[in-house]
Amino acid sequence: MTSPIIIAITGAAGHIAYSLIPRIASGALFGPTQRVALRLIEIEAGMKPLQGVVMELHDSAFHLVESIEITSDPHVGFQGAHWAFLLGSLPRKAGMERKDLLSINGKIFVDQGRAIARHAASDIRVLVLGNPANTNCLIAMKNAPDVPMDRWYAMSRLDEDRARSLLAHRVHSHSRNVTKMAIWGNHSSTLYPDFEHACIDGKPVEEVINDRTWLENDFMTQVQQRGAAIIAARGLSSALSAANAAIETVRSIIEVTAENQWHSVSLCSDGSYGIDPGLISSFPTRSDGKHLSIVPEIPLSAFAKQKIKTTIEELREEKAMVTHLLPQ
Ligand code: NAX
Repeated sequence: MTSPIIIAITGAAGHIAYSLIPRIASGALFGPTQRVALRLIEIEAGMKPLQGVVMELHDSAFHLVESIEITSDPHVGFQGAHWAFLLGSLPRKAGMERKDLLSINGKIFVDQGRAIARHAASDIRVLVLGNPANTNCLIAMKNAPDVPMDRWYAMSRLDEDRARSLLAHRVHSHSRNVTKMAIWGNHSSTLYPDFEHACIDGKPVEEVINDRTWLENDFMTQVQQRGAAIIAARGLSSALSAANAAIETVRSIIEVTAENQWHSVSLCSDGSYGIDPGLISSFPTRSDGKHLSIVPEIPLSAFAKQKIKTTIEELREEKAMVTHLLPQ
């Protein structure tokens, strides 16, 4: 057995963490033999429920869990961490727009970015879920200038998986048969689910679903609004599916991407496709198991370019609202 991977999770007493932690502990992320050391980070108000989570983790006697530490101090929590999952923030409630969250949540990510830069392992990689995830990731990244920009990710895989599932349902196929379903831009209601390059059973979506009107309207709207639909039904935002998407995001980064496949990850733009360098935007990506790259030279239609322009404009607006949190 190799030495344990140290995993820091903020918002560890929250709903997503409750689904995420047992899956990490049981090997769904790093495999059935890789030991993990868990650093669970909460605010003071979350420490009591977090103690309950820890009791349950002990009661589960996970054989891969080497140690569990809890703390409300990010400087302790990120110590030596190889992976950080940043979940901790105020979740979006019914009627609340992502932009309302910016001012509340942005400051959390300044402190966490600084703590990661000071204390994490030299190979730290960070996945941000806490909304607005792309801009929070940008804030944390900018406050950790010593951590290379290619180590910062925000989650858009849940949007990809929602889109794959919707397409599969429409033609009575299975989501595992839906490939190359890219999400572009922001994890928000402006995201662009690129059905023009996705395939079902290896055939272009538009060949299988001969209904462009549905794809441009109902399909896109359902993907964009799925988070709100879950909140309306559950009274809480997505947790089980978000935890699953977090696992799948990391696996898509550390494992070699299958032939004829790509996955959606929000990462720091290098200017590809005209998207402002430095913005954290979702792109179709592929991994060689070590490096994650933006899939190059995808021909984009005028329709796609327009949709991407809209979502990138939102990312620019969000960035403009938090410039005071972004050291130059
Ligand atoms: P919960 O409210 O259940 O849990 C959040 C936890 O974070 C709470 O226990 C809170 O005490 C803790 N927290 C707050 N500030 C903290 C800080 N500074 N340090 C450490 N912990 C802190 O929310 P949950 O349902 O778990 O969602 C977590 C975040 O994920 C939310 O921002 C939510 O909007 C976001 N989501 C992101 C998704 C994505 O695809 N990127 C999808 C699901 C989800 O909506």
